[in-house]
Amino acid sequence: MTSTTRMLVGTLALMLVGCTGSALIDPTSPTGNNEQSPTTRADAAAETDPQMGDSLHLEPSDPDLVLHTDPVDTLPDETQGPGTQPPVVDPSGIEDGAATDDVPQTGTQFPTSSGNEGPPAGGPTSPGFETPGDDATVDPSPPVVPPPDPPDPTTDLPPPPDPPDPTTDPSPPPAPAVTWIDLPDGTFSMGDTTLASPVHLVQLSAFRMTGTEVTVAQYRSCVAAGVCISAETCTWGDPNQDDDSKLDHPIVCVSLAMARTCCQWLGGDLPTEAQWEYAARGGTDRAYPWGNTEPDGTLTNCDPDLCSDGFAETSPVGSFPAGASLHGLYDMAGNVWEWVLDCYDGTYYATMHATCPAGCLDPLNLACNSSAYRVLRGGSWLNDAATFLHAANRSLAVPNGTKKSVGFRCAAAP
Ligand SMILES: [Ca+2]
Ligand SMILES: [Ca+2]
Repeated sequence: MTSTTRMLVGTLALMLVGCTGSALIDPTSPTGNNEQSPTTRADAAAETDPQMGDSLHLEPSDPDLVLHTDPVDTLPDETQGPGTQPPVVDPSGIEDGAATDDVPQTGTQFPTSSGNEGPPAGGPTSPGFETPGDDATVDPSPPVVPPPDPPDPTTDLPPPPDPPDPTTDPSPPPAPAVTWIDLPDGTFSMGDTTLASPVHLVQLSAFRMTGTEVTVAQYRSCVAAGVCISAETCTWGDPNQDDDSKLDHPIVCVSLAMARTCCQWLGGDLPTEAQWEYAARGGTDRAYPWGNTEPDGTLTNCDPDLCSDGFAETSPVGSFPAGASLHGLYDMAGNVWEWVLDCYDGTYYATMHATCPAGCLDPLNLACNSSAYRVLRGGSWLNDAATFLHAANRSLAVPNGTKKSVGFRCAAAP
């Protein structure tokens, strides 16, 4: 080897060392290392994602209403005298209310989502990794396609629950049609000189009202729909409405809130006290829905001492067409007491009389706390005195009281 040849060999060796050394450093990485942690962002997301699907709780539509929280029902019921008598304890027996804490809770628990994952380990290769002079003999690196993300058990939701099986799941009872009766607007004299005084004028806008008390079948449909809660236990008395032979009887054993929930499901709410009395009297001053004759077994279902009606307890709604109101409402006297919206206030009539001599428009008294007495109307199958069935008579009950003689009907806008 000549000296010239040895110089050429040395120069080539130095060039190869320099090129190889520069190609081992990735200029795109500040640390010279392209590895990323794929779990960093996912872990952060898992820490910050809120838990979803907390159990939902049914609540009464009126936030002031309390379901079955009073330990004792102090409802005076049928022993309560007419008018503004103070409440007394029902001597027929008081049972503690059944708690409604077992209301089924709904809602779906979802697994915590961890959010988006970071890119997979091993990012794209560094560009420009070529040996000078090799472009004619060495193929460039093929494009690198990132592999698809593997399944992530923390973000994949479980499959939805199976739909109801119509061959094995019991079908809810069909909802019987609700008959609504239209009531025109008008002014009438509310109250009675001896039972509920003073008599005072009231003006009412047009409204409609269910022609009958809400039935067992209608209420069961509301329960089957997941809206209403069961009316199987009473704070007083055995409802005895749990057999299919009483589907057309009025539902009983319902609190004020339970009644309101059902009425709202049917498209209305409970009537106001003024609406109820206006409908019962047909806008006139008659004492009973049918007129002024005393109650008997052809007109209404009440206690056998007063009515020989053939029913020991409740009767199918609409069983006494001769006792219907002027507008065709059934059982506005007797069968079961009916909840109305108003708070019970013995001075309310006097206040209205003084405030609106020409008649307050659509009065509604909600000035009471959540456990204060509410008004009941119409009397029941337990009553043996005509005054209980008088259309102006006012009785009262604690709102969470559930009794075997108390039901409801609904009202709604026309
Ligand atoms: Ca009877
Ligand atoms: Ca009734």
